[in-house]
Amino acid sequence: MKKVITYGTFDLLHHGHLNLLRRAKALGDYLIVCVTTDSFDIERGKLLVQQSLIERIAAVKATGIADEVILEEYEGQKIDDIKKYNVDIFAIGSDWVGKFDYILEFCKVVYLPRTKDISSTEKRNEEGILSLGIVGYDHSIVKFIDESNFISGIEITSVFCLDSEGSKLYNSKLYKVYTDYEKMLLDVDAVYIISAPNLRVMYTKKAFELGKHVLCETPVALKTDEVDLLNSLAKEKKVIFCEALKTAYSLAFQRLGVLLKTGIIGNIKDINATCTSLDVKSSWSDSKESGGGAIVSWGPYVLLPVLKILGCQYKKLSFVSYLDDKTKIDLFTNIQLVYSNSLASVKVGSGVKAEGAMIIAGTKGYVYVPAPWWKMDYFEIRYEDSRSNKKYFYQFK
Ligand code: C2G
Repeated sequence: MKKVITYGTFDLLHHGHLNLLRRAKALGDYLIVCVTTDSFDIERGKLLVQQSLIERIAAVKATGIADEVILEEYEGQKIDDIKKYNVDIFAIGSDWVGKFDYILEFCKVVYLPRTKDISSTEKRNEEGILSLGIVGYDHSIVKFIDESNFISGIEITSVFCLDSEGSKLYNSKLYKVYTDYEKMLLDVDAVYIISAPNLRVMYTKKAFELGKHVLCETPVALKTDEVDLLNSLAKEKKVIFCEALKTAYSLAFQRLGVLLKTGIIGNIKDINATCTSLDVKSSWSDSKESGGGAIVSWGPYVLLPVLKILGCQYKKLSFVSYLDDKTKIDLFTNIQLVYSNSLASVKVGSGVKAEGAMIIAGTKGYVYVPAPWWKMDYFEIRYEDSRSNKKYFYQFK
């Protein structure tokens, strides 16, 4: 009996996948289809798979072509599978030509013709592409633009920018650059606001009024009542309002929160975290009125673990800042929070560099997150008896 094996994600199974499966089956007598797990897809950079693993397996089974369905969970598994299942032929679409020649040492490798004009990406985008506008300019926008290329279903089309350095960059990317915000809003479905902090509320409100979704840099506002206003406006207009506080969405941060709830380090007694940068300055970063300074730049990040883990019911809050002589903005600030059963001491710096680690102290042990903790992909749970220490790794997508 000739055994054939093939691999894939098979998201939103389409006729391209069906052709591949039929052709693979025709190469032998028994077809094993290996479906990639969600975590392996993330590891290999496939971030936008729409269906769950269970749904994808069910779809492959429903074709009736596969004799056996197994899971692909790790890099290098193909060789293990070929040996384990005594496979004669490894088959894969022609988009992979050459990539699997290393398998020739173990079995025959066949690259099957890829079906043209159909892909999971196209199917995912059937509902249309979301057109996104950028509002304002900060040097960090370069990262946002690069990262947006990994996201299918979204296209940056337009920009509202009054900054000459920013306009130069945006023009070089061939975006439509507007100097009239409302006109730009009419051209997009959603905006990403990266303007000076003091202008964010105004831009967000205008976007909501025209029914546009908003992803806004953090902090979204400089006053509490403004945040409440924006939240209720978003609800009323039925639009999405999201704060671009990336750490909050990172897998490691979320897993750490859950682990702490299980009591892995006992009762939490202290959180110590620092965020600093020597960033190239933005045009607004030297002005107090525009929202310059260390607290505005880093406050939301450094307070995130404190408020998430210890809650918002602190008894005392105090700040000690070192101010710039000329601009009077804070270059370095130490924030202390006192809770009924715990403490937090966090520091922020702009134009000052310090060790950016985070330590969470508990009654049984402590958490150590190395710098830069706000981009955490790894943390350690440490105990007095170091043999019990544990290391946790995740990918920062
Ligand atoms: N395919 C095809 N024609 C298409 C689309 C996909 O022939 N129009 C093939 C691919 O070449 C692949 C299989 O269908 O052989 C599954 O495709 P995907 O779900 O996109 O999976 P892929 O990322 O190619 O995974 O390590 C290799 C991977 O496991 C293959």
